[in-house]
Amino acid sequence: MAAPTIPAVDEPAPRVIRGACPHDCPDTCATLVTVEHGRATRIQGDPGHPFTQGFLCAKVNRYLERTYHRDRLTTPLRRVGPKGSGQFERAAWDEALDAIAARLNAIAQSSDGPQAILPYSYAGTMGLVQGASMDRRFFNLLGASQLDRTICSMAGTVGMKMTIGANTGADGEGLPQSDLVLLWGTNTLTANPHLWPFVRRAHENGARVIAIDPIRTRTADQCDEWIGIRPGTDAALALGMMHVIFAEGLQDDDYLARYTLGAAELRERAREYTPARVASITGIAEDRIMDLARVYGRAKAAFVRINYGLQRHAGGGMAVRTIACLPAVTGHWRRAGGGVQLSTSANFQFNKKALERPELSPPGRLINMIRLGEALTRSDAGVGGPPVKALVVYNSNPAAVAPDSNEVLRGLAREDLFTVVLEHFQTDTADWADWVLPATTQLEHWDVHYAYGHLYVTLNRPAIAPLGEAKPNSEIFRLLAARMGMKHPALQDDDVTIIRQSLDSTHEKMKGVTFDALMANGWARLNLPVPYVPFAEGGFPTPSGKCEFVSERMREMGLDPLPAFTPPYEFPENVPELAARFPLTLISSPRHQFLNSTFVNVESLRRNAEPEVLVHPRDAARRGIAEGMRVVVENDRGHFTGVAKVGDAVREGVVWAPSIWWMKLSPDHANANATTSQRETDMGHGPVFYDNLVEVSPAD
Ligand SMILES: Nc1nc2c(c(=O)[nH]1)N[C@H]1C(S)=C(S)[C@@H](COP(=O)(O)OP(=O)(O)OC[C@H]3O[C@@H](n4cnc5c(=O)[nH]c(N)nc54)[C@H](O)[C@@H]3O)O[C@H]1N2
Ligand SMILES: Nc1nc2c(c(=O)[nH]1)N[C@H]1C(S)=C(S)[C@@H](COP(=O)(O)OP(=O)(O)OC[C@H]3O[C@@H](n4cnc5c(=O)[nH]c(N)nc54)[C@H](O)[C@@H]3O)O[C@H]1N2
Ligand SMILES: [Mo]
Repeated sequence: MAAPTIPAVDEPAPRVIRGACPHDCPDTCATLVTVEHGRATRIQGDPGHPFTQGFLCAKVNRYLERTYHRDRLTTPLRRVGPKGSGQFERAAWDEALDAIAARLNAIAQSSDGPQAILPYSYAGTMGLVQGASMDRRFFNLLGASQLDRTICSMAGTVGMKMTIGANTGADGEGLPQSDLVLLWGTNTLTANPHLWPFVRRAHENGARVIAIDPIRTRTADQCDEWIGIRPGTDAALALGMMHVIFAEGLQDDDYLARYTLGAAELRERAREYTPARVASITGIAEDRIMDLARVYGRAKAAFVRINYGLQRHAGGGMAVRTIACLPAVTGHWRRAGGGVQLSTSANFQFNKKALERPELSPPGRLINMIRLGEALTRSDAGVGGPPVKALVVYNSNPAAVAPDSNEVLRGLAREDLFTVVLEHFQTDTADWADWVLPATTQLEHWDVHYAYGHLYVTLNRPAIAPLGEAKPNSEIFRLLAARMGMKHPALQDDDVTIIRQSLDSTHEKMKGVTFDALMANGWARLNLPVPYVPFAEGGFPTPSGKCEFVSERMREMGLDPLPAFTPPYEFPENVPELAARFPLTLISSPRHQFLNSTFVNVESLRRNAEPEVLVHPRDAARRGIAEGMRVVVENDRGHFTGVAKVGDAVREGVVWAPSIWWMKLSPDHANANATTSQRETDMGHGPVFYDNLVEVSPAD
């Protein structure tokens, strides 16, 4: 099991090392990294990989620029100035580890106990080794509070589980066989670009491609049609489509009878959603709703790509659930290219228990990561128990990405909070740390990856030596555990051992996905046909084995057991007083060149740009806003500024602030999350980033 060495500095010939893109994106590309004299000189997409197809995105094409950036953290840093001042001095690893171990032990042994320690991580890397193994073991054994990792996908994940049984769906490689493609609440060209060649092939084969999005994104611009729906109203649209489909007999009665639960009740429910009513909720003209329903109903294999942007509203779970009913109504699941896809992730059956060792953790409390502001500012962390006294952040930049950032910052500013941040760069969060520890990038460590947009496992081999004194997260937690006197053998496994443990699975779908296969080829498809057509003959992993239009589990959760339209918290007609002051809905979805808040500090991607706010011409005129003017976006939670762009690529009543900016690289040191709330979605306790009323006005 000797791990092959990385190319040495004195190795004369260039060598190509296979890797995986680590970023939070459905595409999880297989990469080829060229190394010359110990330095990475080129990164490219693996041309042999069926989904990567040899190209990388705008961001990861710059991965070497990011890796060798002059601002990379290369030594531990100790805070020397006041909290948040960004004043640090270099320290040796021994000093840093000793100080952190002593403080964490002191908190764990105090009357507050280990529950006063909170890990905070998300998907800075999606790798299982650097994101969900040694770290989890460490905090489990320590008995720290558990973090509920809800910030992205939980509403939709639960919505899918309640309906089709798991967060799985149609295979993108079936797309060329589709006769209709709905890109519904997803900016494919930005957020999932490797799906695009498949969409294009469907189009070449005659499929109509329709984008449903309040913003005419670069993706919508490339589609045959753009339907500019009001934010948070998608469930109503889907029910309106079902209304027409049932009324006109376009449903697949055989599929409904064999493979679904509650078809009669769904039909009754859909009857309530007349095109006229749906038009008034969604802001889409009646005839377009009818047309969409008919096109969908008459198609044989429509591919509905939804993504997580859609579910960042109060009713996000219900929206996903309702859309997920469509292919069972029309029987599109029968055919390759038909169905719905939010994620493919539930197909991956890594040995999660072996990776994370949940049994090592005593029962404790769960803290929702989207309520970090509350957790850091309440004496019982908002959930009962001790206050949070130590925060250990890795793979995340909560100061910039968590909602209601003003409350998050009040928490991070607490003098009695001990904050440790493992990072590549001095982020907005790292500025508040007591200790900053330099972490390796994907070029410098081992990892193994699942994906949420395709069906391949990818191995990442280190291509270069760690920069400076950077260390992998896994190694940092191993070292910290040793300093703290934690002797459990699970805290000593090396990274390659962890990869092997992750693959130790008896699941059919993982058959053939072995360490040796990954070492030989870099990636391996799950043991599934191409394309995978999961529900052609039912077999839904729900309690009933059917697609559940009626869900008893949802009834037990106190939710409507049938699909329904759940309005946003900040739906203007339901909150007239708030809407009078803050009439515009702010969507702060990703900017094309950024990956959440990653890459914002890469100059070639930021290109001296400033945060922008896109405003519809009529909304701009009413406020005296002209193109290029500096504007303030605000509500009762906070404000940020940007440069106005005026154009009809947003629907009236909606503004778009492409995100997620580093606060310190923004003109007034604030980004869109100054205005977002810590409220939770109907299912899964997820965030409601785009359920957010604001006003926009000229800056002075
Ligand atoms: N370049 C780039 N790629 C990324 C990311 C990134 O930051 N940058 N982030 C990654 C991550 S973490 C994720 S979760 C995925 C997200 O992937 P997507 O969901 O595709 O991305 P978003 O841009 O968040 O949202 C997509 C679209 O949803 C629209 N939208 C917002 N509200 C509604 C609504 O109520 N209804 C409808 N129909 N549409 C709505 C927005 O206008 C936006 O254009 O992308 C991943 N890929
Ligand atoms: N307003 C608004 N807010 C949002 C969203 C939005 O659309 N609008 N999107 C939300 C979504 S979908 C998501 S997923 C979250 C994302 O939130 P995060 O998961 O916090 O994502 P990033 O902002 O990319 O921050 C990841 C950090 O991890 C670091 N990192 C990467 N690899 C490693 C590593 O190997 N080791 C260590 N120690 N650090 C590493 C990177 O340098 C980076 O600073 O943001 C959410 N916040
Ligand atoms: Mo996300």
